[in-house]
Amino acid sequence: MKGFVDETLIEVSSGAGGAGSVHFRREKYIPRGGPDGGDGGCGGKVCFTVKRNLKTLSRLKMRRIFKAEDGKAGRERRRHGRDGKDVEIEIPPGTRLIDPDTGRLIKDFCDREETWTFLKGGRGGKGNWHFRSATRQAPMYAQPGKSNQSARVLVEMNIIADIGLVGLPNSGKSTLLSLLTNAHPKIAAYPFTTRIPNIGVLRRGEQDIIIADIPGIIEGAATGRGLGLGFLKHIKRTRALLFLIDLSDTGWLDTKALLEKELQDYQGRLLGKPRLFLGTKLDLPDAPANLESLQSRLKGEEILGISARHNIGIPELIDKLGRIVNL
Ligand SMILES: Nc1nc2c(ncn2[C@@H]2O[C@H](COP(=O)(O)OP(=O)(O)OP(=O)(O)O)[C@@H](O)[C@H]2O)c(=O)[nH]1
Ligand SMILES: [Mg+2]
Repeated sequence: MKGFVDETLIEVSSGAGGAGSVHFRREKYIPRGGPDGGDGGCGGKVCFTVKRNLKTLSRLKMRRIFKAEDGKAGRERRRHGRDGKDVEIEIPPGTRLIDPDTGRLIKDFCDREETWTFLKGGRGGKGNWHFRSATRQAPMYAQPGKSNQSARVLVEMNIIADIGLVGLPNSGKSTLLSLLTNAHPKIAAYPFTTRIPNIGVLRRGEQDIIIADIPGIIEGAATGRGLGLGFLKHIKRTRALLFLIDLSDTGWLDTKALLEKELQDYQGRLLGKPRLFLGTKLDLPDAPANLESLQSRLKGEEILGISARHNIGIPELIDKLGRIVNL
């Protein structure tokens, strides 16, 4: 399994070259001027540029057809036609381009920022000025521009979440994801509502923060209880984890130890990631008092109280997430 895969099919075409011009000089006292038709401009090319701040293909999906501009035709007095504008398609690191008809890999980009030309623009045609000779002083011929190229491309990438949400069933993970991001996970007042991981994108100005919501973890999950822990692989490569503790739940005090134990049993390295504790459902009775005791018990841990239902603590949380991702 590849994790979360984002893919989209796009159509791209470069620009055709502009035609060379057939033109003769016209001046007041020269009745039949020589040829002076200029060359056509080059068609624009299609290139892909890796941008490290992009995390998904969502921006590509808004526009599926990318066409570079054609070169303009040449003009009188040997003037060149203007070159067509290139199309530059911005993609996240780790993107692959695939031929949708054959499945062949066209290009595999790594993390380095680079620009790669996929389709060249058509060359502009030469104007009739080039074709004059002693025997042919008035060529009625100019080259046409070269035609353009087009292709369909499957663009594909594995999404790597920046932040993983970890918590017991019913702790409010999916509610938080749907508040922070564009995702619409299923939310309900029973455990294991989330059966497969969900992913959402939090747009924070120019920055995209990817958040992964996974099924709830219970005691013994590392040994296969509940939904097991197989889904934890989706948060292996995240930069940070948010531990959600339901402050209205009677077992809130033991939650931290339970979550840590299960993560430890799955892969100790998960506990070495930067993390932030969230006391959730702060709007419910007793929750504010429970938050205070949690804060005094877990000295040295950062604990933020939130209510996804009443938007309490959410702006601070978004700020913190931005900082964590920029570390
Ligand atoms: N009062 C209150 N209820 C909340 C809040 N956030 C979530 N809930 C409720 O808590 C219940 C569980 O929420 P979910 O978001 O589905 O919890 P989850 O952690 O994704 O649960 P699983 O997918 O089962 O692991 C739902 O009934 C939510 O409406 C909150 O801030 N305040
Ligand atoms: Mg859920």
